[in-house]
Amino acid sequence: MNVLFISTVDKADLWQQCMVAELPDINFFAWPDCPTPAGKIDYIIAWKPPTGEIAKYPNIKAVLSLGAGIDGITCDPDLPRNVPISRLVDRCLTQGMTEYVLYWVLHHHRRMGDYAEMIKNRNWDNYLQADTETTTIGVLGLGELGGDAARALSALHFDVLGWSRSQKSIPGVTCFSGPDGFDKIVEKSEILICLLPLTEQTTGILNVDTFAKMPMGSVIINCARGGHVVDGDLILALDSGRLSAAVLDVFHQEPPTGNHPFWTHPMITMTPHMASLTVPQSAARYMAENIRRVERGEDPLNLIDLSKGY
Ligand code: NDP
Ligand code: OXD
Repeated sequence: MNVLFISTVDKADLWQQCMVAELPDINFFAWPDCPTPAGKIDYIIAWKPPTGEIAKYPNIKAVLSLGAGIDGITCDPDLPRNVPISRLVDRCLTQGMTEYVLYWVLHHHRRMGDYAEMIKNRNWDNYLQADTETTTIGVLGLGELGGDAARALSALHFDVLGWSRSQKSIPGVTCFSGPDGFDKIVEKSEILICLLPLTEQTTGILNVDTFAKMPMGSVIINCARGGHVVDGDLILALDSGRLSAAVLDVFHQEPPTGNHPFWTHPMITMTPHMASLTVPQSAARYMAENIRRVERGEDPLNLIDLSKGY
């Protein structure tokens, strides 16, 4: 069985080791080095493959995404529509994202940035401490990642609101769905976390109208995709005081161009798309399980629905 790995960011050698440990009989090729004819490739494991690349392999049985988000695969206009695409759902990925969310929520909730500044200036004071139980945190997207983060925030006794396409019921989380639900969550959230997939419906969802509904001085944490944010609107919302801070892990272009205003904005904290990283040792087990399933004639786990876009 021939597996082609297409990614310029993940460590191909480590992936080869991990995949061969799971499936000793496979031939593993790291693109662009693929001595086997394209027609003989059975599976593609991919993160942001170049446009038109997947269509060159006419007999693949599935595309296995290296990430939870598949927008970097589905944005290819030449992507064959009949090939199953599975997205990554993995314990380490979920745990990593929840850690990132908790870290930044607690940072802002406890004003750690202000305290660091105070100490840097040799000052010694304190701010009024906010009541956790009355601090409202909104989570947009209640899937594998948003759901776990929302549960963890609720375990810390925050007032947690969540939003999804279909109505959910999560203990400790007040769940909303649909456009009315969106307004309710946005209007109350002092910290708003985006963990939505990037689709036609969610592109640009963090825009001037959304920010205008949020409480004065609220905080945005975007750890989903840069396309969720209208960059100029975010800068205006920060400059006007509507938002007091933004934590951004993802960007329209990664890295953003050298003169992008986000790099130097004092109220923006950037991280380099590391909110949660795929851990090859763990994710390879999942990829192998999906290959075994397809070989048995079953659907891979977490098949994406191209009509929904995620
Ligand atoms: P899931 O598919 O499990 O969850 C997506 C959630 O968003 C679901 O609750 C879904 O609703 C909801 N949703 C989708 N469309 C809409 C809509 N139009 N209106 C309201 N809710 C909607 O995805 P994951 O949780 O696994 O991942 C989320 C995203 O996180 C990924 O797509 C990826 O972009 C990003 N990500 C970022 C990483 C990083 O390091 N920065 C790492 C990993 C992922 P429903 O439940 O009803 O389907
Ligand atoms: C993902 C990501 O989608 O890393 O998994 O962004």
